[in-house]
Amino acid sequence: MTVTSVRTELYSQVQHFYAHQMQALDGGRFEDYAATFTEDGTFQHSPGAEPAVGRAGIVAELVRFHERFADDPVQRRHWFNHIALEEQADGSIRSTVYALVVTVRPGGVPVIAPSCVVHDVLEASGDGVLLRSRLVTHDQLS
Ligand code: SDN
Repeated sequence: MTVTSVRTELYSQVQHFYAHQMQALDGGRFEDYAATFTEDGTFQHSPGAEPAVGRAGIVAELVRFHERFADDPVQRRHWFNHIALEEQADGSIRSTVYALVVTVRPGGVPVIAPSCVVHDVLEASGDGVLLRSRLVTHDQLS
């Protein structure tokens, strides 16, 4: 297997982007998370659901999803690893990432689920990185 290398600067730019983006999500800052997508970006976090479209649509979907935790002092953290980047002919970047969701409640032990693969299409420029689309697949459903 031949792996085409990407510039170290691009790779670290994407890692930095993911760190801020996912800390926004886990901190409940859904507007900040949605602002990491392009204006017309799409987001599907679970198979079967309609993709959320646009930043307002992404915020609405995250608010809806998190209603289940309204009376639950849970902390969720999304851990990314094995970030594989491929530059596309149109200048976008395909990014395939492993993601584990770690859930913990006060005094409890961390539970790791679901185990996911994140399929992203990114736009990177000197100004920064934006996400055009994100599709998350769940390993237990494959
Ligand atoms: O933004 C993500 C997510 C995500 O938002 C998820 C949500 O619930 C809201 C980036 C990478 C991975 C994910 C994974 C999930 C899991 C999903 C469903 C669940 O936790 O049961």
